[in-house]
Order: sequence, then C-alpha cells, then structure tokens
Amino acid sequence: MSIKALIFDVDGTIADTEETHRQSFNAAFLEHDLHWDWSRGEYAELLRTSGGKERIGVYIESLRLEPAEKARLKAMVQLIHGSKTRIYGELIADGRAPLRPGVARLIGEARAAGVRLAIASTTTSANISALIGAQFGAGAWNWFEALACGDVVANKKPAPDIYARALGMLRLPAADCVAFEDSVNGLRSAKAAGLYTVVTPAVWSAGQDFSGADLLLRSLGDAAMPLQGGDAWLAGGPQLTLARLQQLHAAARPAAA
Ligand code: XBP
Ligand code: MG
Repeated sequence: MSIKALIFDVDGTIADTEETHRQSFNAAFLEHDLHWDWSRGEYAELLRTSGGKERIGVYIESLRLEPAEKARLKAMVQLIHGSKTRIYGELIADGRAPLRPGVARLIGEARAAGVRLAIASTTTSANISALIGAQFGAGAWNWFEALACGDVVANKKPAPDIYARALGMLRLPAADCVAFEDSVNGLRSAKAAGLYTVVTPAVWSAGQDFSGADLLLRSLGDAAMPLQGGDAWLAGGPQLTLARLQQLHAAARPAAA
C-alpha cells in the first residue's frame, strides 16, 4: 500500500461546519455587546482568512474606526473568540454539523486496512474534539494518531506549516500520505507541504480555484449520496474507495529515481 496515512482537514471537509461557526461568531459578538452580525455573504468573504481570531482581527481592521478604538477591540479578540468556541462546542454537541458523504466510510476502510489517520486543521482542538465526539463517539478521538490544529503553528493555511506538523507527528514523508481539503487555502497548504490532495469543495468554498488538486470531487460519495457523471468516472464508481485512491496515488507518485 503506497498510502501510509490519510490527513483530514476538518471544517468543510469532515463536516460542513462553517454555518455553525458563523452563528457562533454572531452569538459571541452579542455576548460582548458588539453590534456586529456577519451575514452569509460577509462570512464567505471573511473565510478567506484562516483562523477565527485572525478573521475577527481582519474584520475590526475593515471598520471605519479611530486607531485607538481598533486597538481596544483587538485587545478583546482572545476573549470574544473564547466565547465563540464555547458556543460552537455547545452547538456541535447537539449534532449540528453531520459528517459529509463518504467520510465515515473511508475512515472505516482506512482503519480496517491499517492506514493511519491524522488531522490538519486551522480550528481549535476543542472544536475538533466536539465534532469527533458528536459524530463518531468519544472513543474515536484515538483513531487519529496526529492532531495538528489551531495555534500550534505560527503560520496558518495556506502556509504549509500545519501539514508539515502533521507529517512530523506521523514521522512519514509527504509522498506516503494523502490530504483531504475543501478550500483553496487548504489545498495550497497541503500542496506546499508536498501532499497528494483530494478536494471536496464545501458550499462556502464552491467556485474557488482548485487547480493543482490531484483529485476534485463533489464529495467522497456513499450509498446515500453516490457520485455521478465525471466524478464517478474519476472515482471509478459511486464512491471513492481506499482501493481506488491507492491506485490513483500510486500512479501519481514520481517514478523511482
Ligand atoms: C477552517 C478555519 C477555522 C474555522 C473557524 O479550518 O479557517 O478558522 O473557520 O474555527 P479548517 P476557529 O482548516 O479546518 O478548514 O474559530 O476555531 O478558527
Ligand atoms: Mg476546511
């Protein structure tokens, strides 16, 4: 098996979580008496900035305020983001963001085949723990050998740092692994880290430029949401199986020198 590990992005890839993030940001703003309310359109733009704290900072910078007021608000970002993360965890624990098609199936195939699992995400470990617990059950946390997330790296996606961190934790070369992403920032991060990258765009990232993706599919496909048309042709059927991914990954490997 040329694939030794699958490395999953979280938000938008494992589950479509960004609407829950958006609602959590807005609830946190209310909690802090800030009359900010990010619409879907506004949030889609703000998503170009990876990281919730960085995103709030970019938003504050965009406001027509005196420098001193901007500085005062920026000093509150950590506090606001802490509230947002608490609210998000509560919503996710209620089952807000179901897994995307094929994610549970492919993870099950990988576990059965002894292919290792890892996460490389911009969000916080608290958010990932809430999602994994809610959607896979508490014990699933141990399925992922490496968890590279949030502030463990200085440079978030599209920088390669978070994937380099996951590879280091796995002690594997990029050539032996496959990354799964939903956004152009994530694709750029995984490709810059040298990874074969499967992109399954989420509603929030639809229309972004995914040139450079090794495989671009609407989803990973499962019985309820089978792949069709060109996706089915690329995936070799209604679902992207580990066996098919192995074929594609092996064919993409540079010929041994
Ligand atoms: C997507 C992100 C995160 C989330 C919000 O992460 O950019 O910032 O939008 O989560 P991923 P935080 O790499 O999993 O796609 O507020 O915790 O940053
Ligand atoms: Mg993502």
